[in-house]
Amino acid sequence: MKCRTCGRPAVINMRQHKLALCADHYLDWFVRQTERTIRKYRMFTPEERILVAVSGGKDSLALWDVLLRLGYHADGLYIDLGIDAGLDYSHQSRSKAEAFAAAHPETRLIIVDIPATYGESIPQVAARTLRGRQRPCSVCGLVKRHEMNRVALEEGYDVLATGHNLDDEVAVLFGNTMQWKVGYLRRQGPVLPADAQGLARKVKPLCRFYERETAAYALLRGIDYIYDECPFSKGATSLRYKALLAQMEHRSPGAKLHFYIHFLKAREEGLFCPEEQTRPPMHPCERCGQPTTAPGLCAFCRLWVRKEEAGG
Ligand code: Q46
Ligand code: ZN
Ligand code: ZN
Repeated sequence: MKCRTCGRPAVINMRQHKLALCADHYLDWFVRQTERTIRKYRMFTPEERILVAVSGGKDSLALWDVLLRLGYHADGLYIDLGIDAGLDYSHQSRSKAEAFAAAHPETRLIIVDIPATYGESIPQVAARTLRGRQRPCSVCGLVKRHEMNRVALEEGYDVLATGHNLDDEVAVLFGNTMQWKVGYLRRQGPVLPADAQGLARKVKPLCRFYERETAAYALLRGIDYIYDECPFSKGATSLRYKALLAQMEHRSPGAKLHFYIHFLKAREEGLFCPEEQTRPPMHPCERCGQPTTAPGLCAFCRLWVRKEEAGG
């Protein structure tokens, strides 16, 4: 297989694009495609300040790297969840994010240490609030969303960028479609606009890349990232969906990309009625000020109030 641009041996063949490229031309292609996605969905401008949520994995570090190469003002945010579960996961992933930041002195890495700040790790909060009924992911997602939004607003960033790739987006889309979760479907997309009531704009500049494409970018750029997934991701429904979607992709290259893009198009054409007509009114949380539908405290603050009431 030869590079379509220069004829040298290709390192990657993207069947869905009928495109094989050598390392140099693949890296160029990846950067150009990211810029196209940023422009197409009007994610941000060169003047805006971007906060990249970095987990230490390939996608978020690849995103941070590509935004810096494109000349954007992009800083990183790492949230230390205190997840170790015998695998030292948080410690290792944090050290990958720190090493990347140390090699890019023009940027800044903000670290929020959940156990140090709130007195409990994610597995501990989950054990106390869910009483072992479920995996800690619902609590983890809630804490991450709250903290990302808090830091973006407090530190004056215009936009929060996450490294979700196409495989992630399609698995979520598939799950939401299977259960017709209209509220989630309405909000799923490359851009979630800022909310006047205190939610930062969220963007996903890698949403059109397959997972193997972001992995190839990270490898070819020599980015040192954590290979292991969070130990709590094992057995997640989204992984089953990913396996199913991989079978479809194998038979029809491009199936995932088409599913996602046609969904976005249908949504744009009015598949769902506008959110303003259906979303319940939001109020600022009495404690942290972030918008919430419940009167009083938001779900994040309720997590800790229960701990304080119990004298923790
Ligand atoms: S980090 Fe958190 Fe994920 Fe781990 S505990 Fe679940 S949600 S699996 S992206
Ligand atoms: Zn080439
Ligand atoms: Zn709150």
